[in-house]
Amino acid sequence: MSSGCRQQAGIQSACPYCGVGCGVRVQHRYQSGNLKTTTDVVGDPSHPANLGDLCVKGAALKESLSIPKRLLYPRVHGQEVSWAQATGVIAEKLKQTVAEHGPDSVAMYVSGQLLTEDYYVANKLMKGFIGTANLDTNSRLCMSSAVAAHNRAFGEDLVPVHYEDIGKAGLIVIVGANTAWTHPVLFRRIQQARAANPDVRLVVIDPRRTTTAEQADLHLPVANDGDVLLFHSLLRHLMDHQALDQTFINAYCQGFEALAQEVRHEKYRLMACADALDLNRESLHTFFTWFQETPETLTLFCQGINQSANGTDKANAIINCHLATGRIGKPGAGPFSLTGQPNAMGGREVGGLANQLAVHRGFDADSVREVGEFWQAPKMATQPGLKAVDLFDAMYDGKIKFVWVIATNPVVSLPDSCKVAEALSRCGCVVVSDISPDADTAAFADVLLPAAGWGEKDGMVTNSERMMSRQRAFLPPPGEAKADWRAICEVAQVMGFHGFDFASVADVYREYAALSGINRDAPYLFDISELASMSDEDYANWQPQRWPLGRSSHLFSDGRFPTARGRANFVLPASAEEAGDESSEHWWLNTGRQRDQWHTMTRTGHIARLAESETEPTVYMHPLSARKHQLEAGQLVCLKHAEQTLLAKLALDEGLSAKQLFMSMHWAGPFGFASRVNQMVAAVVDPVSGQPAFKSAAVSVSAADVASYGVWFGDQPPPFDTDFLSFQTGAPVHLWRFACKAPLSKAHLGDHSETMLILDDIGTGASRWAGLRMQGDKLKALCLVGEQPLSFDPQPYAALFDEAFSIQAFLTLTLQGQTPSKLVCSCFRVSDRQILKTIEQDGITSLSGLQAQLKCGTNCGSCLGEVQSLLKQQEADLPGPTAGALPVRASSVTEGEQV
Ligand SMILES: Nc1nc2c(c(=O)[nH]1)N[C@H]1C(S)=C(S)[C@@H](COP(=O)(O)OP(=O)(O)OC[C@H]3O[C@@H](n4cnc5c(=O)[nH]c(N)nc54)[C@H](O)[C@@H]3O)O[C@H]1N2
Ligand SMILES: Nc1nc2c(c(=O)[nH]1)N[C@H]1C(S)=C(S)[C@@H](COP(=O)(O)OP(=O)(O)OC[C@H]3O[C@@H](n4cnc5c(=O)[nH]c(N)nc54)[C@H](O)[C@@H]3O)O[C@H]1N2
Ligand code: SF4
Ligand SMILES: [Mo]
Repeated sequence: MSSGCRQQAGIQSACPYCGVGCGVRVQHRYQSGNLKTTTDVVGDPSHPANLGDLCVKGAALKESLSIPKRLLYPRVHGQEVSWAQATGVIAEKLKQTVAEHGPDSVAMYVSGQLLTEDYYVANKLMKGFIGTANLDTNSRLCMSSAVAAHNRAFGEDLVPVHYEDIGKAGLIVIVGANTAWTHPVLFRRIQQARAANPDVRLVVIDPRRTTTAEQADLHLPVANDGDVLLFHSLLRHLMDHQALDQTFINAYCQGFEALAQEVRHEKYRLMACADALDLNRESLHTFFTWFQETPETLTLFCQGINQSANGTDKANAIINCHLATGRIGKPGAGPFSLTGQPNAMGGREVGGLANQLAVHRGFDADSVREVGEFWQAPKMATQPGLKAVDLFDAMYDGKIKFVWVIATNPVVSLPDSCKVAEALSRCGCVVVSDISPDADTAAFADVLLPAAGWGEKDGMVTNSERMMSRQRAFLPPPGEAKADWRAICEVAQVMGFHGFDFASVADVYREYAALSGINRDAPYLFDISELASMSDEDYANWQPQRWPLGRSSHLFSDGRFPTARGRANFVLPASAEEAGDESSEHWWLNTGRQRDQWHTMTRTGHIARLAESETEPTVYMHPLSARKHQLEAGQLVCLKHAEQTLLAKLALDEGLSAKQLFMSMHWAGPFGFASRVNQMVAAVVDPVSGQPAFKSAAVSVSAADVASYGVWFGDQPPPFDTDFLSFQTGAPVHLWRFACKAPLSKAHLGDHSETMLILDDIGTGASRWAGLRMQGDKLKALCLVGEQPLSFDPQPYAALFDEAFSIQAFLTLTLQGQTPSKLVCSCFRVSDRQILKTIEQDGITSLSGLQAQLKCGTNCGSCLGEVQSLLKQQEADLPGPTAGALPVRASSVTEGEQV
């Protein structure tokens, strides 16, 4: 502690982003003699999930607290009103709609980013008091296939793996997950385990060669949706090689014979499978052999499995292999569904999916009665409600007339997003609770409620390994922002319902814990009822604990499963889904995440250093495919699906197969404007889980019709119409990239300017010009326009705004021409160019050398994969034998191949 500075003991909380569930410590530092405080958010060394580590998003939590626009007061039809008024309007609308059209005409659509207590009161209100199960959650888009698979196999939604297992595994298989970017702290744990024991192997199964795949011992670039075939083929191999655990199968499982019969089919032979999935036979054999030989095998999976038209079958195909080898319920072994959002697991425990009632119970008569009695509920829902996609379809058809959306942005994140927007505009009353007025869905709200965000509210969350941790408030909510559970309870109370007069969030938690006691004498394992008597103090001081409480052994370690007969089920796929066909005329659009952004960007888009890794809506394509179609990196391309079109910048990625495209899901709102990827994604869902197939859109792609490309630096957006617009937060100025179908005339700039200086024919080629708006001797706005895509590095241009403007400096910049670099290390702002230069010019060829010189990867470590890839790339470019083995992989595109 420095002198003159008092440091408060850190407040423990949990990161609000991914399902790893890292612990953080928040430290307020007060300057003496001055009330000004600074807040630091650091990793909590005592939290079992992360032991002090944070990834790049976690490391930027402090900056996330200052989002530029917050919702501060409730609004009804755009007018600020008091909470009492807003609550009155919602209660009245709900009552009226239910009275006129019945309980199934109303719905809530909530989120895995809600805290357990928020979830609990929303669920109780809808399923016990309004009398409908039309309460679904964005976890439908995220975890529902895994939930359905767990229910089918185990009889309950249970994840039998602990993070410590990573340190005990001999083989780690990551399927359909880009863990290095999406669960980075867990991935670091995997890398540490491999560093500690070089015999530990990592296999990645993903159609893209991701950063995660780059770092694996073996990458299997499986064809789209080829996973069931692959895992059935693995099972066949294990059978053929007597590698099954027959004792386990006989003692603890059922349904094996039917599955065994299925996998005896010819198509599951290794060679047939490799050919069907376009995989290198040797690579596949290596994977099968490693799996066969390694009892301590963990299989981690996420959205490449869940978000598929056969996602539930995929997850069950993985679980089948673990059951058949008895690799479950044991240290270092098991199928491990990674949760996406911070409280995806908590929401599942509460019962936040429309096809669950509460506390892992469904809608059987006993459960409805027991939950109803506990809640003293006047009007229990007796059957499942509508799942997310069906719910918005019903709204589109006029059947849902009231919806309350909380902590999710469905206009961006649901498939067929234009239809979702239309559904919301047709809905009689839309209530939206959010922290940001910029969330796309907020534009559809009749009633907009300001929610308290992370750091401003208290509650519990459960992570991927069932560890329950506390989020704690350390800041007052701004304006009249309020915790979601309070807003929900107030509406319930105004409606005259009893049982919502909770004095505190701890009160809500105690009631929820007590409800789980109905599972005590039932086969269900979710029972935290001993927490029902927890004191306020215990709740305040809660330290992370995994449920079942007090149990250190794994779930299923006794071979008992909570099914009717106590045995685990082998599950045969409902339909023999074939892998996607890349020979069709359509391109296959795969979608997912970038390392440095969170979902629809409302919480991360404003952070300049996070904005630098993907600077505009971008679609990735293999370089040979681009060449074949006469497309070039940097130009705008037009994706088409049905009647919809989307413009995005083309970038090249050798990790993709010939007809595969990739685009991130993030671009939305005031960042991506019209370039929202889900306009391209049809609402195809898994028939069992209802989870959308976000990874398998079919689109066409062509060069966009662009006459002018441009960039506008300033503090306000460009003052003219554009056909493509995207925004990048920058310092000291922001920038908007744009494109216009008709040539942008200089008059467009002149019309709006106080003093707009036009410079013709600048930079490479005579087709570029610039407009500069001055204020005194300072630059106020700068516009660069060209007929071709502009290649520029934003940093030096932004620097021109810092000091008195020098036309000489500007001309030098534009005339020298630039290759834009890519930010690799967000913490220390180290670009690929700097890294390559250090390797080439300073001859530094080791990771530690680069770290010593540039500091890249020495803070959160999220970029270590990228730094290592640059090292490998540079090694491969050098003559002579290459030292580091490149990942084994069947090459997916070769020169001359027809694409
Ligand atoms: N940086 C960042 N991290 C996040 C989030 C974020 O927004 N940003 N969000 C969090 C949330 S909510 C979630 S759900 C998780 C998601 O975490 P992940 O599932 O790891 O991330 P995604 O990028 O959605 O997709 C994973 C991979 O599935 C692959 N895939 C596509 N089709 C197939 C297929 O048919 N088979 C196989 N085997 N793989 C396929 C894709 O190529 C992609 O690399 O991330 C969490 N973490
Ligand atoms: N194409 C494609 N689409 C996808 C996916 C994909 O891989 N590809 N992945 C899907 C998955 S897995 C997920 S999880 C979803 C995520 O999609 P969304 O849930 O729609 O994304 P977020 O941006 O996290 O939305 C959360 C909203 O809640 C607000 N918010 C933040 N904190 C609070 C709070 O405390 N209270 C309230 N009331 N509001 C708050 C935020 O400002 C934001 O508007 O996207 C899905 N959509
Ligand atoms: S891995 Fe990163 S985003 Fe996920 S919980 Fe940890 S710090 Fe947060
Ligand atoms: Mo998710």
